[in-house]
Amino acid sequence: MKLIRAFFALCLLAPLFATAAAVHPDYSKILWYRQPAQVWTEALPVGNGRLGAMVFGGLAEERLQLNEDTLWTGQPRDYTHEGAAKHLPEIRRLLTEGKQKEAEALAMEKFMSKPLRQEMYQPMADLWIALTGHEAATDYRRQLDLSSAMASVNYRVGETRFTRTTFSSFPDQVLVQHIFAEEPGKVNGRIRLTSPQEGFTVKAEKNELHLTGKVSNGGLPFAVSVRVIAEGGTVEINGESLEVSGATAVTCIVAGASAYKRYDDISGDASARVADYLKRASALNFDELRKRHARDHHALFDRVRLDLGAGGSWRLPTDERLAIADKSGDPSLATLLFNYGRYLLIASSREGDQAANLQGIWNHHLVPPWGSKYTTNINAQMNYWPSEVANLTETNEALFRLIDEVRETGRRTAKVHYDAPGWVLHHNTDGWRGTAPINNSNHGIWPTGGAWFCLHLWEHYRFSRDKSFLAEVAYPVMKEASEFFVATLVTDPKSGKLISGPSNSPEHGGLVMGPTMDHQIIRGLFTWTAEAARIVKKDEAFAAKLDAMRAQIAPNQIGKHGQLQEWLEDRDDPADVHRHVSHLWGVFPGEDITWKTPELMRAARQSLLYRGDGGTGWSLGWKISLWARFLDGDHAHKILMNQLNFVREDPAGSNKGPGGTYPNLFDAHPPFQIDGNFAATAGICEMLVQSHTGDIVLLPALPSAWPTGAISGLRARGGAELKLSWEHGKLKEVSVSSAIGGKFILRCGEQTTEVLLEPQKNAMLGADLKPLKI
Ligand code: FUC
Repeated sequence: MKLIRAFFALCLLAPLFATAAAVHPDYSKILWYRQPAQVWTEALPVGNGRLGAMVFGGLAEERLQLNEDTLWTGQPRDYTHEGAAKHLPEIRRLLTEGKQKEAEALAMEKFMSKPLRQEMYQPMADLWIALTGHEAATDYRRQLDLSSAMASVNYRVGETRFTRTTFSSFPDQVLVQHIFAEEPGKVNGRIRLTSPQEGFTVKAEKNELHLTGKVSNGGLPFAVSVRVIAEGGTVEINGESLEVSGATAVTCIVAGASAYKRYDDISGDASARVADYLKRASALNFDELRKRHARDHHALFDRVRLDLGAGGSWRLPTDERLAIADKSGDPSLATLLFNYGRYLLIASSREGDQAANLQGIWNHHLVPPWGSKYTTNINAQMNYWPSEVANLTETNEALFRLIDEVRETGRRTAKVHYDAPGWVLHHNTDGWRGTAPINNSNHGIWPTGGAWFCLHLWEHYRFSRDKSFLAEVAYPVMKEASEFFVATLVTDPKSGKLISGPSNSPEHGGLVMGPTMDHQIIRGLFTWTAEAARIVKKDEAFAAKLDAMRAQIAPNQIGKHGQLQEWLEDRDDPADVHRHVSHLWGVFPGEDITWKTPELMRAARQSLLYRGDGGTGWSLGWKISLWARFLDGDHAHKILMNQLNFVREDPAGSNKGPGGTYPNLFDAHPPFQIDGNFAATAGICEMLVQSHTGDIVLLPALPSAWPTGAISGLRARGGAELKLSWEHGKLKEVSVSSAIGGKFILRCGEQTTEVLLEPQKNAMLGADLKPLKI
């Protein structure tokens, strides 16, 4: 046993002693630092989708800041505003007459959610571990290994080397911290649990601490327990904490849960759930827990491998790499960011849990920025951009359940606010699945959040070709979303076209009729729904109606500055660098505009040039994919480098400044918001492979900064999986495989080829896309 553990400790230490002759650590999969985290955005995240921790790696005291993804302020509730629909015609009339302020004032009074604001995602607890004498440590290193999903610290105190390893296990639903001393009996210290929620209580029992509490605002009950297992020493109760003496190794198993069962049911027994998790996990020893966790994580994480080459400052700690002004010579930092996005998606979104919110699952604020909710006019969708292409389709389960739930609550909002059938989601939702327009009428009334969510269902079908998913899960949701717009689109008196409204171009320009983004999304929704109806052989007449209405929706328009118009009227300001690029939705993630319509594509590109190369974290992340769709790899790379702009958390809480990346590689809006991390991963995929126009395009936007590289495991629509490599900026070889088989058209530059695959088979092709002789 001890031998196994010593070996394990050695594995963890390997990167420390890595020299040319020894193990070569892969710094595109490891974040590491020479010092403990001082602030939250230096701490390292672990998570099993539901239970997360930020690991500070402190010496005087370790802090694990704990989250559980069902902890929200408030209670189940209905957010609709009785009588709202009555005012809709008047709001529309005022807008059509150009009386925007009057329309906004009326909508503010009569049309908004009740209450006006949604609830907030909450922190749960903190686990504190003070190990005696460790403040005098030397030779310190802290790291997060993305491939094994383990955070660790190691250091010496005197002659003894200590290793602390932390992970959050999906198979066993607990968080584990293991403390190991290389000399017997050297682990001594004190373990406590606290919570930022008011009025919690802690009870110590044998070798366990049990914290129970209620979310201060709203009263959702929750519980957290830790069991402390010491090898070779003792654990004793000291008030509300546990004292460990003379141990060689200590394993802390942490379980947490709330009473939340569903958005409309909080009748669960948090303490019973915690006791059950703890009991089951405690039947396993540390090595078993670790192995089960690693096996689970590797099965997802290892599917994709990216190599963009190494160079520059790759040997430096992550924060020092990030601090270098020109990072273009360190391509494995981009690879690290790519891998981190995949890691974070696995850690924040797994089967059965809550979809990743604005901060994934990691939040230490009682009043988090934007409530750490789900903002559905870009941010929540962005979180899932990498899920299909970067081969993590399972992470969608939590999103798809969320979509199903907002469809339930959104039916009522459709009825009460629009007197319409179907369902509607505006620009935010929360733990209670609010769908009515919130905050302010100048940006909260935006009816296309749910329609955009439908793209995720449709994409899942396109990537998997899973017809039963389409028939049973996706189509009914898409059909109902379409029904809402069939009933609510109105005829523009000026152009005679169908337009949406009241709405807004997300958070820009106030309440209007007919913003371009709405029309792109609704045209998309009608297209996918009609196509899906034909595939599942249902509702022929409805599909025909959608086709007919789609042709009547106001088209994309090119304005006087050569730009794609953001609104019905030609009123874009070329000097405007607003973070939202909503009218470019049709380029990415939509497909309303492609190079098949070159004038519109050029106008969209012009709009993006006007918006500039800056922005918040997520805005930058979006621009990477947009430049990739414009087939400009160098511009996409430039934006990616802008996203790697080093941002330090301001301890005073100021959030001013440009977007970028924190020392722990979390996306900086600022403040921290996780969407930019996912957008960066998706953007890199989009630079290397695109498949939205029917064929699979290889290296469509390869930047000159990555002349040589390889990627395997990327997925393309139609059910293909790809492995490709390139050299001197040119494709070297590609292998395409498919679990379901089919006909795939591959394109690279001027070359095109057609590949016919039997299920489970693959084809290898050379640089010219001709089959390779093997
Ligand atoms: C939208 C964006 C903000 C921020 C917030 C969570 O309101 O405009 O920049 O990302 O969502």
